[in-house]
Amino acid sequence: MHLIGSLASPFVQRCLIVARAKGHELAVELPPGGGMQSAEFQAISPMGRVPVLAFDDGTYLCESNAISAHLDEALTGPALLPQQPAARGRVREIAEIATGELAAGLRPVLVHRIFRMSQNEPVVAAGLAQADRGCAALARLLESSAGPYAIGDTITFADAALVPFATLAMAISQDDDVAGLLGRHPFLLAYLERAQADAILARTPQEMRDAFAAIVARRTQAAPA
Ligand SMILES: N[C@@H](CCC(=O)N[C@@H](CS)C(=O)NCC(=O)O)C(=O)O
Repeated sequence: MHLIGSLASPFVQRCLIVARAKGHELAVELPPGGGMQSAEFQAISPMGRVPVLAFDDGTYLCESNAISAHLDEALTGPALLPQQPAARGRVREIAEIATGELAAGLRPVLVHRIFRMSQNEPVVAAGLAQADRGCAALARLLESSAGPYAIGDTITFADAALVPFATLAMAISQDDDVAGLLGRHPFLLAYLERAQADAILARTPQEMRDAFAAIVARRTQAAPA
């Protein structure tokens, strides 16, 4: 079993954190056929996105949420959800806001400003507003967390979602609006800083930074002067 994607992808990192927290290391391979546009990759990824979990029997599973849940259920090792229903609910709530609001809101900044695939400032502004609301909600939910983890004493799905997307925000904070977002919601970087105390969570920012820098450098070289 291995993941298809890139170490730069926060969605791939979300799945890696889950596997690693359970004591398993998953290899990450690039999309087959030379990239995400290839017919081979499009045939295995219904949305044409990474991550894809490739099973040894030749079948595939897409979507980081589904992959994370599958890894938690199928692999041996500590559960990524706490025992108590109230804490389980909180973990799911945080993970949902981290992906559905913060990540979704940052996406247009990446597409239109960082990678400059096209220009659409109204979409970017709407994304930033969504990310801002997500951060405000997350700040409230993490108010009482002081240790390395969002909830409790171990890695949960909440950390698996928060660490990669907080790292993404930091990685693209050369954008003034993203820097402003992080400035208005200092809890996010404070949480990321605390998370470094966990050896598994600490790997994500390092791996993402290295892989992301390589992608940006390739795109900058490829861009017309
Ligand atoms: N809902 C998907 C989102 C995955 C996603 O957006 N992946 C990005 C890479 S970080 C991607 O494949 N982008 C290419 C595209 O959207 O065409 C998940 O949770 O797995």
